[in-house]
Amino acid sequence: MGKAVAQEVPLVSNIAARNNIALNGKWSYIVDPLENGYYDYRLMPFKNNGFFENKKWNNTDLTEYNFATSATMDIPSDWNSKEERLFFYEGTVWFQKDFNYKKDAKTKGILHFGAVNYDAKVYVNGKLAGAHVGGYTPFNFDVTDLLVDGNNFVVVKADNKRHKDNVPTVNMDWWNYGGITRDVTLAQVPNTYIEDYLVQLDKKEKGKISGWIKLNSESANQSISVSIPELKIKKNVTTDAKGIAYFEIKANPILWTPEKPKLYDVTISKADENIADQIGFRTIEAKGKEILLNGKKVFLRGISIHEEAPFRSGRGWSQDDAITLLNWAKELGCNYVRLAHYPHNENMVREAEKMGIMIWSEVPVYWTISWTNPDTYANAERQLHDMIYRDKNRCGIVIWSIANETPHSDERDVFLSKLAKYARTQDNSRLISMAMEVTKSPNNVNTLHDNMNEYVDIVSFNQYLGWYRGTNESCKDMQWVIPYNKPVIISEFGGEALQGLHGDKKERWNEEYQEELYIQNTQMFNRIEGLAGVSPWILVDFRSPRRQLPNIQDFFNRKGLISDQGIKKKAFYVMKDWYAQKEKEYK
Ligand code: GCB
Repeated sequence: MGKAVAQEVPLVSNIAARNNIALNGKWSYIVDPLENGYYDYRLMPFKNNGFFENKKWNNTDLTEYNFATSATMDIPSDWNSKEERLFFYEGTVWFQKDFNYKKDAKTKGILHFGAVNYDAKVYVNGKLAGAHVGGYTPFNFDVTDLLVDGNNFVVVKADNKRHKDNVPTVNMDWWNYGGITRDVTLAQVPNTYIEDYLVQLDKKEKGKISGWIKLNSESANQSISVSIPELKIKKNVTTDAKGIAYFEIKANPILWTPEKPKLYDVTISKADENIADQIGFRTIEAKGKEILLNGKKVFLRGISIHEEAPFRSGRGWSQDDAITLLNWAKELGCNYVRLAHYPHNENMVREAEKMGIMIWSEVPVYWTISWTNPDTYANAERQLHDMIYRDKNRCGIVIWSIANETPHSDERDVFLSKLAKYARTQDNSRLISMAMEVTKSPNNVNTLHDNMNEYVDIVSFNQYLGWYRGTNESCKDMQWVIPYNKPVIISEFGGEALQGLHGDKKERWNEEYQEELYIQNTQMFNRIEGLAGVSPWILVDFRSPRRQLPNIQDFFNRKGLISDQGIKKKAFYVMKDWYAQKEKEYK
C-alpha cells in the first residue's frame, strides 16, 4: 500500500475567516443517471477512466464525455431549480472546476464543502480526495499532496438518490434538492494550523470567559493569543502535549440579548495565523417550566423556516437569502427561529445571531428512520456532531433538536436516548429538545406522553388542530396536559392557504380559513400551562413533492404565512399581533 495521498480531516472551524481560494462560481456538469462515469459496463467501479479523470477530449481516442464542452452551473446551487429538465431528478450529477494554486512547503490545502446533498465523492486532479454522506453538514479533506503548482481541477460526484437507511430517510415533506448546495473553498493554512476553538462564558463561574484552542497536530509549546479588544483582553497561552491550549479570562461582557445582540470582535492568532470571529456571550437554562436567558424568563416568539430561497424557490444558501428570510421573521415579531429540519447554512445562523434571533438547530432524524440499523445511528450521530462542532461558538443557538415527529417504539427510544446523551457530551451549555407529537386526545384532553421526556430539557411537540385533526372551532374545548416539569414549546402548528384565494373561513385553502386557524390556535395557547414558546409552521410556502393539488399546491406546501413570491397572508398579521402582546407580557 502506498501512502494515503488525501484524507478527511477534522473540520476547520470558521472556514470563512481562513486564507481561502473561493471555488464558488461556474462549474461544468454532466448528468449521469446510469452512473456511467463511475461504473464500467459490468457495473464495477472504474479505477481509471471514470469521469473524475476529466480527460481532455480528442477525436482519435474514444472518450464519451467532455467537461470542457458541457454546460455550466453556478455553485452553490441545487440542480432542480437551475435546470428545468432536472426538476424531479434524483441521481448522480458530476461537477468539474479548474483552479489555480501556488504550492508552498509551509502550507496545506484544505478543500472544504459547506454541504453537498447527499452522497459526495471528491476528486482532485483525477485522484480521490474522499467521500461524505449527509446533505446538510460541512466536510473537508486535506488535499495538499494532490495539488500541483499552477493549474488544477476538482471533480465532484453528487448523488441525491434517497435510501431507506439514510438520514433523512426516503419519506419527507420537503424537496430533495441535489447538488453542491453551499460554498466551496480551498483554504491554504499553515502546516500547523488552528483547527478549532471555543470561546464562551464560563459555565460555573460568573465574570469569566473560558475556552480552548486546538491545533491540527499534537504540537506542544506553541504560543497562541486570544484578544477581545473591546474588553481590553489579550491573553497569551501555550499548547499542551495534545496541541490544545485552555484559557480562563476575567471579564464582564455585555450579555447578548434579542433586544441588544452584542457581539465582540475576537481574534485568535499565532505567529503565522490570524482568525477573526465575532462572538456573543449569554446563558441559557431551563428551570421548572421556564426558559431563562441570562437568568431572565423569556418567551420564544418563533417561526419555523426551511432553507429555501425567497422568491426563487430553490435551496437557499447566501447571506442575502438569510437576510430576507430573517427580516420577515423580525417583522412578524420573532425573537427566535426554528431552523427545520436539518442544519442550515452558516449565513442563516450568523445573520440570525446578529439580528438578535435565538435559534433551534436540528438534525434530519425525521419520521421513520431505520432505528435498528447501526449505520443509520452512526450517520445521525455524525450529523449531530458536525452541527454542534460547526456552530458551538454561536451564542444565537440555544436549542439542539435531535429529531422530528418520530413514531413511538422501543427501538426508537433506544436510538433517540443514545443520541440525546451524545449531544450532551458534545455541548453542555445549550438545551436539548426534539419535536414530539400528541397522538390521541380522548374527551378533548390532549396529554403528551413520550418516553423521551427525561432526555430533553424542553418538551416540544407539533400539533395541527384545525388542519390534520379537529376543526378550528375544536380549539375552544381542547385541554392540554403536559405532565412534565419542563418548559413547553409548540414546535409546529398551522394549515394551508393559497395566497390571494379568499372565501368563507370554514372553507379550506383560502386565507380566511388559515387566519381563523391562527386565531383559534393562539387563543388556545393562552391556556397551556408552562408554554414557553411557539414556532408556527411555517414562514414561507416551500416546495414539496407530497403536495400535489393542482392550482392550489402545485408542489408547494402552502402552510406559509408568506407566499413563495413573498406576499404576506392574513394569518401573518394574527401571529404578529399575538407576538406583540407576548412581548409586552414578558417585558
Ligand atoms: C409536520 C412536519 C413538517 C411538515 C408539516 C406539514 O408535522 O414536521 O415537516 O411539513 O407537518 O405541513 O404537514
